[in-house]
Amino acid sequence: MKGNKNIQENNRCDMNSYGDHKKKKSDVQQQASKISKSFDQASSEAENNNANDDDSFYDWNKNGNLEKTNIDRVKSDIPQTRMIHAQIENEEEGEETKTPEDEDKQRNKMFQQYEMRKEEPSLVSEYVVGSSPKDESSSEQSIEEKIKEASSQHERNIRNVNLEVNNNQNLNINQNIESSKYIYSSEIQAHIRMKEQELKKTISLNIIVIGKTGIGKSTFIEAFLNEKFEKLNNEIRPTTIDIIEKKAVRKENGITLNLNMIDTPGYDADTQIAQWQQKIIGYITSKFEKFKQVKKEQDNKDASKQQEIQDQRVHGCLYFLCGPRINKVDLDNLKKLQEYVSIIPILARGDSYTPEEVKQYKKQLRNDADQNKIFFFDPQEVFQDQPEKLNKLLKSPFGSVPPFLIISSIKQIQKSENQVFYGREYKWGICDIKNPEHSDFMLLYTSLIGYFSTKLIKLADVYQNSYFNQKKKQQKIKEKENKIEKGILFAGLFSAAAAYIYTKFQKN
Ligand SMILES: Nc1nc2c(ncn2[C@@H]2O[C@H](COP(=O)(O)OP(=O)(O)OP(=O)(O)O)[C@@H](O)[C@H]2O)c(=O)[nH]1
Ligand SMILES: [Mg+2]
Repeated sequence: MKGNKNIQENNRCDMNSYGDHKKKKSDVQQQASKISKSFDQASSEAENNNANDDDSFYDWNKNGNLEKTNIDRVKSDIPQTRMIHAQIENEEEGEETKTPEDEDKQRNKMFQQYEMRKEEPSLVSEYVVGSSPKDESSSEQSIEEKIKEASSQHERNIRNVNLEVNNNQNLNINQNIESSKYIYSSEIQAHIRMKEQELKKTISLNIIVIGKTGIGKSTFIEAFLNEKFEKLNNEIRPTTIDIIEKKAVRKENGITLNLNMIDTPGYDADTQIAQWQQKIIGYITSKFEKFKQVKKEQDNKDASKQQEIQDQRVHGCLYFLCGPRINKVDLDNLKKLQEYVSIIPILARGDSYTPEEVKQYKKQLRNDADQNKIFFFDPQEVFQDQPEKLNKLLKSPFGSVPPFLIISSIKQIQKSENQVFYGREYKWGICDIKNPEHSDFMLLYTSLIGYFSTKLIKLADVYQNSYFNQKKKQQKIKEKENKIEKGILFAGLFSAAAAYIYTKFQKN
């Protein structure tokens, strides 16, 4: 009971800060247009304002179930309970009220357990490559054996794949960045290599991030791109008022991935949704137009003079949703967007929910989409011939993905001199947003840049073709309408002239 109360209080806090954020957005927009004040100033002015969250939820029938695979893991299978939820669960089991000292002790204990777990490289890589810690085939293996097996597999992959990587020096800005512990398991590296060979070019992956205001899009992008957990000055973020591209290059062992995350302004109750949709869709289609034009120019050149085209089309959309259901505006947005881009749903602000709520909401979001004929990107397409791989690689302790459960933060938490991460602190614990036991953040990362990337890029061709076919059809319809209009005009003129001649003739 007390646990639930804590969560509700947390949610209330959350909604207040979300309300503040919405208010800040309108204040900032007004002030920006009137007196061009800086965003920081404007946000601080708006800091004490409150506004209500006025989401309306969509009405639906409670039948049908989209979940095709059941890869939920029972709680007992999880080697260490998630720290972020540990306190809540204890409290739900009726533990005594704790003093601040007790809470500190518990927090430190949880931190120690977590740190110990982080030190075990094989366990981290198990999560990244998706094999269960209780996987039957590997349960007998020692940690050393697992590492040995992973590195020999890695070497085999490297030997098998002969890469031609285009080392574009201009893009090579992050060359010296040490990659995070969670990033680039051997399997993912090999996967990207194979993708590069398949595509015969450096991978460009452009992902647009969409959702209502204050849901955490910009924070997510910063955390997603910043592998070094750098201290950022803008922990209190201004609202986003335009579409902004944020780029990073992932480069490891000669592999180049140009990652472009596209931040967008969120919508709120005051937004003209039609205009907002037009802006987002206009951005996506302008990239199709540009790509087509550049490709045409290249095709007209001699083969020897042709250059590789940098693909700037939007390959995927991370659509940020919150539980428990998809609201009307999001449903409408999703219906329109799915005509232009592959959509991967995100259950955002994951720290607002209990583990049970997370699983339930994920299911509900999928059902709502299904009922409303919204088709999310389906990972089964990636692993068509190997369904067992899908279950193995996309395993989350928080129920099937997508939707991916995401907690975002750019608050740097310094545990020791060498240990730093982006996280959120609560009175019951600390959350490391990239810890696979706290959210699906890293599972999303590895899925996006690894498993899903080629499929997303290929699907962009399908969406592009469909866009141009649709455009052609509309042009034809317009031409027909023009012809009919001209015909009517001509017929009108003709009958007017005939009537005139007839009356003249009658008079004479
Ligand atoms: N509790 C919690 N707060 C979050 C989370 N993600 C972001 N926030 C906070 O929510 C506030 C708004 O975050 P932003 O990233 O600016 O939200 P946004 O979606 O970009 O908002 P707009 O730019 O207005 O569309 C900030 O104070 C963040 O620190 C999260 O996962 N959990
Ligand atoms: Mg933003």
